[in-house]
Amino acid sequence: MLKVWGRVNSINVQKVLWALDELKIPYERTDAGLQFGVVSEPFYRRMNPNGRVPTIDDDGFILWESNAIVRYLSAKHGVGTLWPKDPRARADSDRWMDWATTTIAPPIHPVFWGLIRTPAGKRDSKAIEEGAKKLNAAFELLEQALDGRDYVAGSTLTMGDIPIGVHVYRWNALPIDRPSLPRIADYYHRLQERAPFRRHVMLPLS
Ligand SMILES: N[C@@H](CCC(=O)N[C@@H](CS)C(=O)NCC(=O)O)C(=O)O
Repeated sequence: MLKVWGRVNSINVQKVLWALDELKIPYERTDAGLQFGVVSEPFYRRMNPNGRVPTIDDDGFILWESNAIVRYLSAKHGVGTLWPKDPRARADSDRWMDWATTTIAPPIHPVFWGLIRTPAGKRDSKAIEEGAKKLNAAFELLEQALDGRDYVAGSTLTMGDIPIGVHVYRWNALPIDRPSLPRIADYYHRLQERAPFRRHVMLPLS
């Protein structure tokens, strides 16, 4: 059975668990990262010299980097669903995966760590404020991109929605001011209708 290493409150692990659930792939998961340790153990470093979560072992094939894992699982099990058959639709979907990593993840990091994982007296409010501002600006761009489409690459859920969707949840769950963005609000409602999204992504922030 496919094995996953990673704690469930990690946004990058959540992408993989959400994809596995959408694709109905059975798996075994082992807690790893932060308080669970594991990532510095020699056996783990042999699999993943980067020492982060998630990592998967699919019948001896070891893979780390969450977006690469989502692409691999989608290509193997989700042709025509998470993995669009048409190369242009696939590139569109793929683009949003990269965009989430390069444009959403950097500003959300100081906001999430500052507000959720740092005691009130030790927060860097300037970094939180600047992160929130950049984050809101990035979501304004997504709002425009969702004009006329239900999901980031068209009318159905694809792998591109996975890195975007996990960040849409965090952005909505963080105690920050957000602009009113109606297309993203509708998109977020559509994602919430999916049991795999509710199960693996909509967890209390910790
Ligand atoms: N680009 C990597 C980032 C992996 C990463 O930074 N994971 C975080 C959790 S979201 C981590 O391992 N943090 C250290 C830890 O949990 O011990 C990916 O997408 O898989």
